[in-house]
Amino acid sequence: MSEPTGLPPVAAAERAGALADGVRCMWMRGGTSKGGYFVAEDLPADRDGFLLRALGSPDPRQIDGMGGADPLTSKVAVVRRSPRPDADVDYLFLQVFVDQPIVSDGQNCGNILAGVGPFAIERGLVAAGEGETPVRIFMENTGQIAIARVPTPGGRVTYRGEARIDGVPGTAAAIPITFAHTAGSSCGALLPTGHAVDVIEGIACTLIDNGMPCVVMNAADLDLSSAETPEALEADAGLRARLEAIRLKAGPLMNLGDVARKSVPKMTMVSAAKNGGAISTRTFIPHRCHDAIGVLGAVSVATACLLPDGPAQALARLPEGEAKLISVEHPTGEMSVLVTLENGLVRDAAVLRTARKLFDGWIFA
Ligand code: NQM
Repeated sequence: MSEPTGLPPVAAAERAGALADGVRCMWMRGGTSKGGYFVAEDLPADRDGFLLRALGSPDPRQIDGMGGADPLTSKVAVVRRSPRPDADVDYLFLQVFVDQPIVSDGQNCGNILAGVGPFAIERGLVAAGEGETPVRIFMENTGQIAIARVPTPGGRVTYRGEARIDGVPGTAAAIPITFAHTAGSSCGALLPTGHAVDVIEGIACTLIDNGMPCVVMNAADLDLSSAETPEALEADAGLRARLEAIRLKAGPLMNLGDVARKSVPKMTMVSAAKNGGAISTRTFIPHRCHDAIGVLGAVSVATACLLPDGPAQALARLPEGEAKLISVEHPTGEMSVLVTLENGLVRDAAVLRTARKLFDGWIFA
């Protein structure tokens, strides 16, 4: 187990006794998600069995564990010092399914990513600089690097600040995150079928992966306005069945194989922006409807707006210039993605996130 940081020292006898079966863990909000953060070496050999018990899965209420009975609060980050010269830490994201005994590394998570920099500094994996500490994070799920700028006034992580992100009440310290080379992260190519539009089950879809595999559809083609609440969309069994039929066909076309037991691709329905943004979205991830939108999901949808063709491109209202701030509207507000183009292609994307340490201690499972 690693030494606790930022906590009063724990007496050796206490650690040897009551805490002997516990595993060091920090619970954090990362962006609009929440989950457990572990140093890789602290996890037991039966990692997945341990995590299922720790989060209380499978159970729709996760009553016997720490999970929040929602995919967005049933998440885990595993962090280690990176052996790579171009990264400070490696981050493996694990989705612990709520109602199935599945722990999946089949997707990345840009929200939980927001807590990785602060966690790495708090655990002593990265030395804090004065003022701000850039943390280079190798995202193991997709093999790409993100750079998170963590505020560290006086050489200590602070979570307090004035940044506001939609979907989270109040304000917190800003953690800007930049992604590069995310095209084809899981599918091998930005457009794995080679087309901006494929028709599946009679619906025109853009199958795209700029950090997160997504199927982008015009909401109107599914008889929706995209003003519906996530609850109303989830209650529509006919819609869910239609989306799942499209998703199961899209998976193999996107080089993801059989996606029946996978959390990708995400299913995003788009319509014209309603609040001055670039585009409006409703996203199934893939069976629950997101209250907002995933970070890398938003990067992929913003990129779909820039294609020469497709449902997003047809509806998007975009700013001029090579550096475009694309506001992706979602049920609880918007997520701004700063996309920088080079020769018409996306060179990098940046988002603003916040994170907060909720507790630091030992978890028992
Ligand atoms: O797309 C939810 C989230 C996510 C993933 C999901 C994410 C991302 O909002 O980068 O952050 O799409 O499963 O946490």
